[in-house]
Amino acid sequence: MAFIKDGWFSEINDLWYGQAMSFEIKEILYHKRSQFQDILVFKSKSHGNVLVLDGCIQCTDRDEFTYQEMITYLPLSSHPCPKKVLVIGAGDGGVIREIAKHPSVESIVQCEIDEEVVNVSKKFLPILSCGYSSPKHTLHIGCGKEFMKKHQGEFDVIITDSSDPIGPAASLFEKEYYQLMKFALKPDGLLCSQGECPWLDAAFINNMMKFCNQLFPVVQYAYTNVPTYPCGQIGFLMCSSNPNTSFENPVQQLPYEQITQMHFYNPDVRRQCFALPQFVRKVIES
Ligand code: SPM
Repeated sequence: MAFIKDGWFSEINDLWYGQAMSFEIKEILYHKRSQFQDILVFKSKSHGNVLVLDGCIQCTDRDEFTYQEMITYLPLSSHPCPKKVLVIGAGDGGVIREIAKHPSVESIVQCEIDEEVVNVSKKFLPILSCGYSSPKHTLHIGCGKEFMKKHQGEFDVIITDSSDPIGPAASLFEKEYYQLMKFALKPDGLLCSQGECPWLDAAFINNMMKFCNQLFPVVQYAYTNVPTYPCGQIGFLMCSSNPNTSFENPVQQLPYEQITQMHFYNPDVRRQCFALPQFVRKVIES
């Protein structure tokens, strides 16, 4: 257990060199290596249950909603009537839980490479994995890229909820992957992907924005707060094949009752998440 010492877990990684988030552990619930990665779930003293893949924090019970709500409703509210949604990754199920609440969505197709993450989440992360019981949901275990090659022009929206660009998720940050998403989308479809952190990954984000601009007429970047991610922030890369899409201006408003049940997302937060600080703007626009 390389990241556990004296009852504390620390998220030590060269991707955020010299800094680390730590949690005091109450109980280790699961720790094994799957075919693809090291999977750790522990009960923390302060943040409920925590999922860690290859030493990187994926979610905690206490703040998971910020990420799941934003990566879901930023794209879904930008499409006039999303019916068929493809989710790549998201093994913990949190994104499925959120999409299942959307009134117009009829079908949620998920492709996750690591079945063990799904099984572990169903057992130890019920707050996240409850969406797996939605009748709208279908799960495929396998490589997202291979899946999309066989499903062209099918989806209104594609959401990529991946871990960081190391290990099994590395190829989900490459141009080839975005090309495959473009062809798996319907002609007016759009996508939203985990877009790393501007404080840590500026050059990486810049490179992604460049190749996305070669592929899609609309490319935008937004970010949200996730207190337990490095630097407390995570970005979203959004692309649309419809030149009329303007992600900061949603084409549909969620019902009032649904907004009141959210924990993070609301129309004001949505507007604000596209307001990029100057140093981020320079990265995006250069
Ligand atoms: N459903 C939640 C899964 C979370 N996926 C994103 C995890 C990213 C964690 N690391 C962020 C570090 C930014 N460089």
